[in-house]
Amino acid sequence: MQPVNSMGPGEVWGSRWETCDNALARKYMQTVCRKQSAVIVAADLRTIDELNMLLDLIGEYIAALKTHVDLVDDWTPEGWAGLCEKAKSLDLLIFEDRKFADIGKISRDQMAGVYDIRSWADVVTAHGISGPDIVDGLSAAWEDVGRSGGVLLLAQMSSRGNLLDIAGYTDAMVDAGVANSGVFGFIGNGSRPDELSVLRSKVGNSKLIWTPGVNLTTGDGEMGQRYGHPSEAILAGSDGIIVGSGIHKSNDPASAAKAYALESWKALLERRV
Ligand code: 5BU
Repeated sequence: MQPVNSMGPGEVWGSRWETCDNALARKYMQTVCRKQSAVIVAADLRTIDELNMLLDLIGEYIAALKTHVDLVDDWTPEGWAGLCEKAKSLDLLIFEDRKFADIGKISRDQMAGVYDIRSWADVVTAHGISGPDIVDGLSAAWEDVGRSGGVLLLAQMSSRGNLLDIAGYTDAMVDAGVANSGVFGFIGNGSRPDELSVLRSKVGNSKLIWTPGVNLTTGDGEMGQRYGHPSEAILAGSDGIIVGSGIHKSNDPASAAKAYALESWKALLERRV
């Protein structure tokens, strides 16, 4: 049998690799193969030092860095630029989970502003509630600074009682998103594999699905968060597990990140056949 570390993206991702139309998503799939990890860390820490320390500990075990730039207490442009440099040197896509939701023009402007998200984020999240032009607005913002990026549309959420499954909303979102090359993929609910399988069948193979609500300890989390198991999420159709407290609240973040990476990689290889 071929050693796993010589496996190319076509072998690991199968038809997802063949049909994916988004350059960044293809880059992500290659990174996953190189690092043998489909873990996106949700680095919900309040200082730049803590963020840097976390990346130093776990960078080799993860494929992307997810941020909430507006929860950092001591944010400065220089401090943030240093963190982004570190992420790039660790071969990580940078994903700002901003959940844009306004009309296209304002979303474009919000990509600028104090945080200048368009200049450092490769991927951002957006709700589709305002209509499909939000994707064009966000893509235009990247073009404004000579970059390109990808939008992750929220098709599902992991929190209890969320309203995204009401009245055909998810279906409409998926129909519009699948046809749009600016769409990197969709957010699915990692805590409910059955719902995720349904989402995957609607999405097809041309787009990625990334899933929050994942933890090795399953069940209810704080304030309405819900957790499912990483392997189950991947076997149900997730292409990237978003893990926050499971890693950054661990006493040993490096070992935790390594454990999530192993689960994700094993499940990806199992899913392939
Ligand atoms: P946790 O500590 O693993 O629960 O962190 C989850 C992260 O994923 C956190 O940054 C949330 O903002 C993010 N998230 C989520 O939990 N659920 C969702 O539906 C979406 C994002 Br979209």
